Amino acid sequence: MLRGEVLLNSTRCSNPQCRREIQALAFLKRIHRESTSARKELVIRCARQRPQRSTTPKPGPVYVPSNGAGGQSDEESSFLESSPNHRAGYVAIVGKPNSGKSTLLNAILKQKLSIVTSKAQTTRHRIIAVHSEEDFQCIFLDTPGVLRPVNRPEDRSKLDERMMRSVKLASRDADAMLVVVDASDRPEQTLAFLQPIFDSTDVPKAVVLNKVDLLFDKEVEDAAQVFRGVPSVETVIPISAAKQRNVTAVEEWAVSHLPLGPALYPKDAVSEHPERFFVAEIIREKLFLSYGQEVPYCCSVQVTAFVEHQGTTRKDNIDATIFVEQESQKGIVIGRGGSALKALGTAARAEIEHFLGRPVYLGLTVKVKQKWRKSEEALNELGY
Ligand SMILES: Nc1nc2c(ncn2[C@@H]2O[C@H](COP(=O)(O)OP(=O)(O)OP(=O)(O)O)[C@@H](O)[C@H]2O)c(=O)[nH]1
Ligand SMILES: [Mg+2]
Repeated sequence: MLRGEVLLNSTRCSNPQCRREIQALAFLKRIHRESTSARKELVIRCARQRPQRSTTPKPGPVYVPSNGAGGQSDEESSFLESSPNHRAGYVAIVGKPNSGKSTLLNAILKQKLSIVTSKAQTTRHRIIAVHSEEDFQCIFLDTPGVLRPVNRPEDRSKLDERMMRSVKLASRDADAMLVVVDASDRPEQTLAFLQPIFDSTDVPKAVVLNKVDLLFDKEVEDAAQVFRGVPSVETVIPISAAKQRNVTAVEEWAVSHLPLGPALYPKDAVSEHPERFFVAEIIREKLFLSYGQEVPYCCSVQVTAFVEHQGTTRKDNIDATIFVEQESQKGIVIGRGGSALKALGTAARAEIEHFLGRPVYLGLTVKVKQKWRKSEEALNELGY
């Protein structure tokens, strides 16, 4: 057996050759105690091969190496061993929708884990991404964009409420916080909007002034000055996540704020979410990219079957259902003669294969789940 799955609600890796125990179990459980979706499938994939320190982008999303050739033995494999100077902890990435939080996460990881689109409110879950080097383990929590407060609670869907709750949880559990700001927005307005976050906790905060590639230096400096004036902001780091500019400075700031301690996850884990979570996210990203303004927001994706055929020449079988809220939306997603759904499937399959590093069959079905965004029960079922 070349790969192992570590379930958080047990204390041992299910790989029979792997006798490593999970430390800090209680802490990890606390992080997830209010996350229904995470509770359902708390899986850490651990592989034997430790990723090499690299300054160049990895060729594809190396989530779980598919074979252990050249890897270390389980005994050598890094999990909980660490030097007294080892740092480990949680860093929340928060900010307004569309500010570039997920792009920043992917830039730090040097692989695409979190989906990115030009539409606001792309991220709906708290995405847990584990970034490890020999001397640290930084667990980033990418979050949904912070929404404007509403006067009447009925103006906000249950989905919005859950998204905002995941921002709150991430902020509460973090050792440090990266507040990502779109530098091309008016800084005073952004500051007013984000003030509750700056005031919310005494967790150390850095403002990451993103998208500086769109501005002149003088404009960047003026914006930075506004955020330097906030008492709870420790530093302002101008970057371009999309162009990989100054991203290392963000990583260094985050790592310097982690507490001393052993790794909380296997060193070669990339995320705690199972592969099927990322498969659903990739399909959702393609929905955002393929359809007009409203449709993607009415869609939720659930992977209903995931059959692996490892060690054979057969492709993996993945079935997923796209839930919409009304019959008319179903027609739009499917398109004339199924053409729109076919194009969506082709785009999603290509990226899923890139992500998993193996070929797959992808079957897509579209179903109506009336007003799922407003129903607690439907949101539970859909993993929010
Ligand atoms: N020009 C430029 N665009 C960027 C940069 N970083 C991100 N973007 C773009 O900004 C858009 C939003 O990026 P995301 O990473 O999805 O933003 P987000 O904050 O995660 O958005 P939500 O998940 O909706 O809250 C995408 O079109 C990105 O390509 C940057 O440094 N420069
Ligand atoms: Mg995002």
